[in-house]
Amino acid sequence: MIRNDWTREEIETIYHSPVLELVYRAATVHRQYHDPQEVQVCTLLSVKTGGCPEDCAYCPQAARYHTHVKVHKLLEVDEVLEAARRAKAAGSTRFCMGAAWREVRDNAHFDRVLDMVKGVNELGMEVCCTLGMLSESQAQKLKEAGLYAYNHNLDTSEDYYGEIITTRNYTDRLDTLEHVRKARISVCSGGIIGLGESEQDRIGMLHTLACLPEHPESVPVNALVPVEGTPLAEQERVSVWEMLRMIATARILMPRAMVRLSAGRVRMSTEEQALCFLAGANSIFAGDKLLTTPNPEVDQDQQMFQLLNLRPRKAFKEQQAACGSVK
Ligand code: SAM
Ligand code: DTB
Ligand code: SF4
Repeated sequence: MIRNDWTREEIETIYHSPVLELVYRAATVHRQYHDPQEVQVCTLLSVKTGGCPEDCAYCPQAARYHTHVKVHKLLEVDEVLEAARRAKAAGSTRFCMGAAWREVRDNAHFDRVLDMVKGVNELGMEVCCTLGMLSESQAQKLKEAGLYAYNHNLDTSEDYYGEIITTRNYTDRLDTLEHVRKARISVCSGGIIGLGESEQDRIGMLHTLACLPEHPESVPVNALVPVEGTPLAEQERVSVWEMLRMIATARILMPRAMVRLSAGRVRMSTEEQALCFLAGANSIFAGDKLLTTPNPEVDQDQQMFQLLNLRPRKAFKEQQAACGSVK
C-alpha cells in the first residue's frame, strides 16, 4: 500500500531497526513493486558549470568557494546532443542536464535549454533537467519541449537546511517541486548524507519526501563528495551502513519510486554497491563524471552489472505501463 501519512515515529522505528532486518524488509518491498534485476542507467551532463551565486556548503560550483571547477558558459545545443547520443550508445536511457543556476530566467539561455530538451527527447531518451528554481510557467514550457523529469533535491531536513544553504529556504524548494508536479513532469527529489547532519535530520528529510501529496518518482541518495575549497571539504566519509539505512528506509516508505544510488559510488566497492541494490536501490548515474566530480568508469559498471546479474531498465517504462502497452 502506498502511504503519504507516515508519522515521524514510524519512520524512526524503521530507520533504527537492526540493519539486516531493515535490508530484508526493504528487499521484500522492492520485489513486490519492481523487477530486482533491473537498474535504471542515467547519464549526467553539466551544461553550465560553476559561477553559481548560491552558497550551498557542499557544492564545488558555488562562485564564492575556490575549487578546481572551471567555469563554463552554457553549452551549445549540438554539443549536448552529441553527448546524449554517446550516453545512449553506452546504454543510458535517461539524460540529465544540470546548470549551476540559482533559478531559471526567461531569456535566450532558457530558450536554448528548451531546444536541448527537445533534441534529447527526439533521441528517444528520458530527458531530465536540474536548473534550480522554476516558476509554474517555466515548468510548463519545459513540459511542452518534452521534458520527462526534473531533479530538485531537498538535500537535508528543514531544520538543518539553514546550516548548509542560506541563500534560499526550504519553502522555495518545495514550491518548485509543486510547480514541476503541476506541469505533470516526473519529480526527482532526494538529498545528500554526510553534511554533518544528525540521524534525526535524515529521518526528517525522508519524512518530508514520503509525505508529499505524491511521492517523487525518483529519489536520489547522494553521499557527500567532499571537494577542496568548499566549507565541507574535511567532512568524514559516510559509511556504507548509513547509505544502506537511507536507501532501505526510502524504499520502504516510497515503494514505487526509483531509488538512485547517486554521488559517492567511486568510493564504494562492488560489494558495498551490491548491498545497496539489495536494499532497494534501482538506479545509478553512469559515465566517468557526475557533474564536476569523478564517477566509476563505464567498463567497471558493466562488469558489476554482469557479476550481479543486473540489466539496464528500458526508457519510458512507467509511461508505457500506464498506457497498457507493456505487459
Ligand atoms: N543548481 C541546481 C540546484 O541546486 O538545484 C542544479 C544543480 S545542483 C549541482 C544539483 C544537486 O547536486 C544538488 O541539489 C546536490 O544534491 C547535488 N550535489 C552538489 N554537490 C554535491 C556534492 N559535493 N556531493 C554530493 N551531491 C552534490
Ligand atoms: C543528484 O541527486 N545528484 C547529481 C544530480 N542529482 C544532479 C549531482 C551530483 C553532483 C556531485 C558533485 C559534482 O559532480 O559536481
Ligand atoms: Fe548552485 Fe546548485 Fe551548486 Fe547550490 S547546488 S551552489 S544552487 S549549482
